[in-house]
Amino acid sequence: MFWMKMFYSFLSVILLFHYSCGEVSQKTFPDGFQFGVATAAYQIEGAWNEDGKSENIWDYATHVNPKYIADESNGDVAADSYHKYKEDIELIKNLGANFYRISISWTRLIPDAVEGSKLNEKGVAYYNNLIDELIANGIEPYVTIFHWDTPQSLEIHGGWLNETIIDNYIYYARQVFNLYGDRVKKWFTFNEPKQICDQGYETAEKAPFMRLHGVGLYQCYHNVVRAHGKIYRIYEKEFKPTQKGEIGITADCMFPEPKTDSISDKEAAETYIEFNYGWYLNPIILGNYPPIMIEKVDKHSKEEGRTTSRLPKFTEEEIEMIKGTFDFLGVNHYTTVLATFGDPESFENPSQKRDCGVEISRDPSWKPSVASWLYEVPTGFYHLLMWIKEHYNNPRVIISENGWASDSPDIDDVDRVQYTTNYLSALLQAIDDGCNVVGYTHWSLIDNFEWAFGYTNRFGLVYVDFNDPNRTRIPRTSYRFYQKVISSRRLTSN
Ligand code: GBH
Repeated sequence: MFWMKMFYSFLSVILLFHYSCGEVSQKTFPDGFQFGVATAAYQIEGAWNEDGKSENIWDYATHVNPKYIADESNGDVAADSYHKYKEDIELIKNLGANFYRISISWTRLIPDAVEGSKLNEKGVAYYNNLIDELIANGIEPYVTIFHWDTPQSLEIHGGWLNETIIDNYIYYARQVFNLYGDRVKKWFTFNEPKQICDQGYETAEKAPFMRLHGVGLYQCYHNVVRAHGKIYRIYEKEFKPTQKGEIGITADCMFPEPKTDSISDKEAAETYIEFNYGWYLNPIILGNYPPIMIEKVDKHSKEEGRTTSRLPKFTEEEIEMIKGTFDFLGVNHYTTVLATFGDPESFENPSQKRDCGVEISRDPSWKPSVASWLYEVPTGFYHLLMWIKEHYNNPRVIISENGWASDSPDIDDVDRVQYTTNYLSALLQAIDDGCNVVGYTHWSLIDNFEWAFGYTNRFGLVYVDFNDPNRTRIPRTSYRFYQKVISSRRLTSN
């Protein structure tokens, strides 16, 4: 066993060295560039009904219908970080990371969830302890206010489809600033808005697992974008002057390369971007929904005989209020697809996919991971960063997630090391070409509950044994690799 491990470690060093003789960037990460790791509450905490926490949509869905999840698992215990957060922090400290991006569980903090309801003192204490422990260890807390775990008590009233959730979200976010804003200086309002709405209410891939045929997701979009804008303005006015923190959003940016270099495929790639992340980045950075999106959804709605568009409209005041509501842009990026316009008849009618009209595929030469959606395409990462620079006036970007999936303990995870090397190399290239990227976050610190994939897909730099009641953690080869990158601030040793 030991010799086998030694042999594989040796082999991976050789492979890495071999690779680094090729295209890996020799550059150093700029001064001030920050390295971190990320997790999210439901994916790691467990303690789903402990110390006063109430049920969220993931607790509810996984208990009512375990078949939603590939291995019929749930996050009841997950990595048990509610009890083991000190161990997690020890791992981050040894890794040498500058920050830890966590999320707060709404139902742990405010079990009744609605505006005006009371705080759960044990929940308040948990995040106080976590944040204090991070700071005591020289690790900066980055906090995501909402990472997909909608209170179930709000979901029964429509969740993100019902605009009354905006005021409830604002109430929750205000408590979070009040409680932790003295120590937390980086806030993310929402993690990956697209997944909340599209996978939650359109494709039924994530809780609450609904299929609302091109209608629900746009209502959800409208509420998420307005909630984001409003809370930014509140923070800006009421908290920033004293707390002096910064607030942004986390965008999930799968990059579409045109399938061929035809004009039509280039247009398809642009359209795909607007329908996948332009719908919130355009209102937040440039103002209003992207014109192509308004045009297409309005047109289809009319053809369907509707009197109003399936895409709600912002008022002029809302457009102004939302525009400019970011201090930095969080970018989650994992992979790339190829884009071309598909046959309209091939899409469900109505649907977001038909509105967008783009068919995606993968290049057979790309290296697949065990996750069906995740291929290693570092050039796509570079192109995405250049696209953001050009279209959104070179905003300050923090890569808020990037990582690779495996499906077994895979302690010697050469593939994750290789993926990360190549993506960081693409990142260095983008910085060299003028992109204002100031930080990188690896997803994830530890293996965790990977939503509908349960525990079948692992993203950790650290392995977690989910069969062991102790949830033993074992650092992988990629952990040592990232440790070296952080301490040397470069990818190569020569
Ligand atoms: C992030 O989502 C999440 O923020 C995080 O919680 C999660 O654990 C991590 O990444 C790893 O997945 O099958 O083509 O429809 C990543 C975004 C978006 C992942 C869409 C998978 C399915 C694409 N993802 N998705 S597809």
